Amino acid sequence: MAEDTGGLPPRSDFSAWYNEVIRRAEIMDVRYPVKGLYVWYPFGFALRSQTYTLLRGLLNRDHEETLFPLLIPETEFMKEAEHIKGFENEVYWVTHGGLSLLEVKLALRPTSETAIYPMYALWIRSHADLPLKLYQIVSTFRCETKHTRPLIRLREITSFMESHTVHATWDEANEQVEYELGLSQEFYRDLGIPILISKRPDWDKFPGADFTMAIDVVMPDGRTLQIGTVHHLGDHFSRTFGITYEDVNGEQQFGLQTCYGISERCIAAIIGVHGDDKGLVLPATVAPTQVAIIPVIVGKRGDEILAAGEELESELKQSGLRVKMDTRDMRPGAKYYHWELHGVPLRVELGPRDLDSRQLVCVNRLGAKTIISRENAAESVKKLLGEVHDQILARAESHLESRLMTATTSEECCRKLDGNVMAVHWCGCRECADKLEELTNASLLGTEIRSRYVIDDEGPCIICSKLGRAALVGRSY
Ligand code: P5A
Ligand code: ZN
Repeated sequence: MAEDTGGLPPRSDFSAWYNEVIRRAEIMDVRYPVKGLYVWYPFGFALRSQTYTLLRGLLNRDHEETLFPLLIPETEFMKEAEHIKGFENEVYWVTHGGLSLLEVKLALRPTSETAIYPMYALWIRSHADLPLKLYQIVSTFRCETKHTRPLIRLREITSFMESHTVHATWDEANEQVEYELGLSQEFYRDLGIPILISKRPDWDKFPGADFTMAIDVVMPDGRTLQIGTVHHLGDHFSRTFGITYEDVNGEQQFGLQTCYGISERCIAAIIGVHGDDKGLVLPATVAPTQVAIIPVIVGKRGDEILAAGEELESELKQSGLRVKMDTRDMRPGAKYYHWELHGVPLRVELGPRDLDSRQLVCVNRLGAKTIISRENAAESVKKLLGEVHDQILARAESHLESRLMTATTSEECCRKLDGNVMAVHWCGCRECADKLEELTNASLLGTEIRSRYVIDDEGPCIICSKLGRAALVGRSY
C-alpha cells in the first residue's frame, strides 16, 4: 500500500531505493547547488557522529588525532611525480586572494600526504621519534569525473579519516598495514558489515604507493564499493620530502610510511547492506536512537502511560542506552512507520495492559516480537539489541555468500557476473587482466584475498591457463 511504504521504492531497485531512503530517512539533502556536494540533515549527522566515535575509539588505541591545513602550496603538491599524475585531474586550485593573483597557487587537499609530510620531515630526527602514527578526520576535495552520488562518490568528502604513519623499517610499516586492516575488520564487524580484503593490482594502487590493500563491500545490486584502503608507501614520499632519522648507529635513514583512509562510504555501506523495503536498518552500535518507546494510549489512562514511559525512558538512559519516547500526537501505526524508516533497532510499545502486567512488548527492526518483564528492563533490552545485531550481521554474511561465485572460463564469468562478484584464477599478467576486463566489462578487484572466499588458492589462469592465483572480479561503484 502506498501509505505503508510512503512511496519508498523496493530495495531490489537499489539505485532508486537508495536515493529515496537517503531523503526520506533524513540522511542527506541532495539539493545543494554544487555538483557532488551534499548537506547532512541532523539525523544523518547524528549517525555520522556515532559511526566516527566508534572509529576514533579504535584508532585512539595506537594513533593520535591531529589537524593539518586544508590548503597545500603547489610547490609541495608537485614534488612527488606519481602522486601528481594520480590526482592532477581532480584537484581544485585556489588562485586568488580577493582580487589579486596568488604567487603560489594553493590546492584544496584531495588527500593530505603533501600537507603532512613536509612537517613530518621537520618533526622526525631520530629513531626515538618513531613510530609516528597520526590521523585526522577532515573534508577533502576531489573533482570526480565519474557520476557523483551522496555518500558514495563526492566532490567534497566531508568525513575523510586519513591516517599517516612513519616507521624505521619496511617490515614494521608492513605490520602497520596488517594492524590497520585488522582495525578495519573490527570496525566493520561492529557495524555488522562483512568485507572483502584484497590487494589491488599494481595499475590500480594509490599513486606513490608500494602496494594498496583494499576493503570492499558488496552492495545489494552486486556491485562492490571500496570502503577503505591501506597503502604501504615504502620510502617514495620520505625520499621526496626528506623524512629521515638517525638510526642507532648514527646513520641517516629514510622513514618507511603507510597511509590509510576511510570516508563516509562506510555510512553508505551501513545503509545499503542492512536496509530493507521499509527503510534503514541501523546497527545498535551506531543508531542515533537505539530504543523508541511508543505509548499506546487507549481509553482514559493516558497520563499514567506517559508517566510510566518517562520512568522507563530515564531508567534505560541511565544504563547508557540512547532512548526516545515518541509523545507526538499521532497514531501509533504512523510512529512505528517513522521509526522503522529511520532504522531504530528496537521499539517498545507501552499500553494499559502492559502497565497492569508489568511487562513490555518489544519489536525489533527485523519484526521479531519479544515480551520482557518490566523488572530489569535495561538488561533485557541490551540483550535484545545484541541479538538483533547478530541477526543483521548473519543476514549480511549470507547475502555476501550468495553473491560470491566462481568461474573457470571467461564465458562462465560473463554469464554469472550480473549482480555477483566472481572468484577466478589469474596468472598475474597485465594482458590477461585487460582481456578479462574487456570480455566481462568488469574490473579485476584484487588478489591475495584475505576474507572468506570460495576458490582454491591456485589454479589455471582463466585466460591463458598458465598457473594462476585466486582473484576477485566485479563491477564496482
Ligand atoms: C589514504 C588516506 C588515500 O587517499 N591517503 C590518505 C590515502 N586513499 S584513497 O584510496 O584515495 O581514499 C581513501 C578512501 O576514501 C574513499 N573515497 C571516497 N569516498 C567518497 N567520495 C569520493 N570521491 C572518494 N574517493 C575516495 C574510498 O573508500 C577510499 O578507499
Ligand atoms: Zn593468464
